[in-house]
Amino acid sequence: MTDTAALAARLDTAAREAAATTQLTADVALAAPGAYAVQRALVARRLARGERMVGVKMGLTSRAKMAQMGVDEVIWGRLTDAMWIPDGGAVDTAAHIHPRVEPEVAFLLDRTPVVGDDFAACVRAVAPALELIDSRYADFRFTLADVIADNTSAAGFVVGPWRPVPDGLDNLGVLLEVDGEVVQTGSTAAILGDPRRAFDAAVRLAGADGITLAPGWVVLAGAATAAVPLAPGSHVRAVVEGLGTASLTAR
Ligand code: OOG
Ligand code: MG
Repeated sequence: MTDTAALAARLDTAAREAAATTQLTADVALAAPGAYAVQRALVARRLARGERMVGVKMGLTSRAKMAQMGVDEVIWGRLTDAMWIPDGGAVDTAAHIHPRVEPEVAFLLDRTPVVGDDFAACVRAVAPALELIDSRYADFRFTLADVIADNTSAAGFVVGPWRPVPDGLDNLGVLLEVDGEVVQTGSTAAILGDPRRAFDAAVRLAGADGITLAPGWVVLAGAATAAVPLAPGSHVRAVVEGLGTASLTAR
């Protein structure tokens, strides 16, 4: 087994057994390009088990997230159909290591974008979203290369009702509620100043890695606030001004 394959297998096992592993960078020298190769091999294992690619997610697009995680570059990861949670659906916390949730904005692609393409021409609809993240590393701590290899902590996502793209997306209020109480507040302005920039970054970064974004795929723009731990029994809702809500219940 190559290093890349072995590291991917280690992260895959950690996710499937819901048992944390130590940071890969504690054992091997890894920079971003090598880490994306591990991510590709990790997700290839999921695809080999029958999962399908349904989109990409952007990460660390907000200062709140960069500060929370101590990492300061925009990253991206792969979304598969197995990560999809219906709006209002249930999440089994025991199937995860230390799950957290964060409020996001999702885009629905109308066609395959190329670098420089206009957002409005490529995006058919937007929706409020929740991302379920679960670092496969102990204590939810990692370096940039570690989190890239770990498919940027992707574990699941909820997309609320799709709606046509509104005129302004750059300053919508965002709330994260747990059991009806507001636990985080932010604005879509926190997402690279305008979440449409997350779309540009997705096209550029995923494209550079040989990913062709397809019509019908989802792009998660990145969290607008810090993430909060997901406790069993809790009901979580993301509210994005003018877009609506997305929710899940933890078991
Ligand atoms: C990395 C994933 C970051 C976001 O929206 O910023 C992310 C992590 O925080 O574990 O998904
Ligand atoms: Mg996220």
